[in-house]
Amino acid sequence: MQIPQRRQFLQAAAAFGAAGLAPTLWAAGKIKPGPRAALIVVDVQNCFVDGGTLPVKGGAEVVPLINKLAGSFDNVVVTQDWHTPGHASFASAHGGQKPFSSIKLDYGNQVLWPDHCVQGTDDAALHKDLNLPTAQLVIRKGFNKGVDSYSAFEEADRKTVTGLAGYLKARGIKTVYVTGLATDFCVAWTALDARKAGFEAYVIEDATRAIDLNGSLAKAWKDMQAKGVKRIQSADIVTA
Ligand code: VGL
Ligand code: ZN
Repeated sequence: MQIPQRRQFLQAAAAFGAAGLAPTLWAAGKIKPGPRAALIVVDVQNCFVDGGTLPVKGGAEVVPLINKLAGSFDNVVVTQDWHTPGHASFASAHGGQKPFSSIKLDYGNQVLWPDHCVQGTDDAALHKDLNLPTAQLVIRKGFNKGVDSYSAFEEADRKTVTGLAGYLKARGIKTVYVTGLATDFCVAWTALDARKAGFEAYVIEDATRAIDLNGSLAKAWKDMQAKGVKRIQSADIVTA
């Protein structure tokens, strides 16, 4: 462990450097998110757990971890996938197309999903055991019928913004820690767009679960690494 530890230290030193606003890195190797950090809890909804319309394997397992993590954050933001009936991301909206296939829409490639997370349904509700009394904002996305939005920042047309970047910036947030479902879609797109918008971004891996469609999980981690998204575990965060 000598060399990995040293390497970790050097990476940490490079990552945090002289940036006074970065989270404090304790000697024990733990991160204390400060007042300028936000936990983003992505799409922990009935649709994405067993019994839902687009279940992610092990999806409900993130709930206790996220509940605990939230205690370490001054700022907690929750997202909900929130589609219209007949949404463009639904295979059922495209005639004979099958769920989990892809088509080209005018804004680019779109994976087609089973009908899921329809506005106002119990399927679209937050998981009943998610306990986030301090959450400050619930941001809904994917509500424009013709455009999907994996990212909590920007829709799939890459033009329409959700307002989240403005909200976080207006409140002095510099760093986001992304958790939830699914690692390779809404979590990854949110973390990547956080970087694009100028935030430091971490994904807390064990507080996410993936869909992993045709290698999408490995690709997501590769893309995130390339853009400076940091991959950590919930044990790396100091408990409140
Ligand atoms: C998601 C597929 C379709 C997600 C949302 O939350 O990752 N994935 N809609
Ligand atoms: Zn969706």
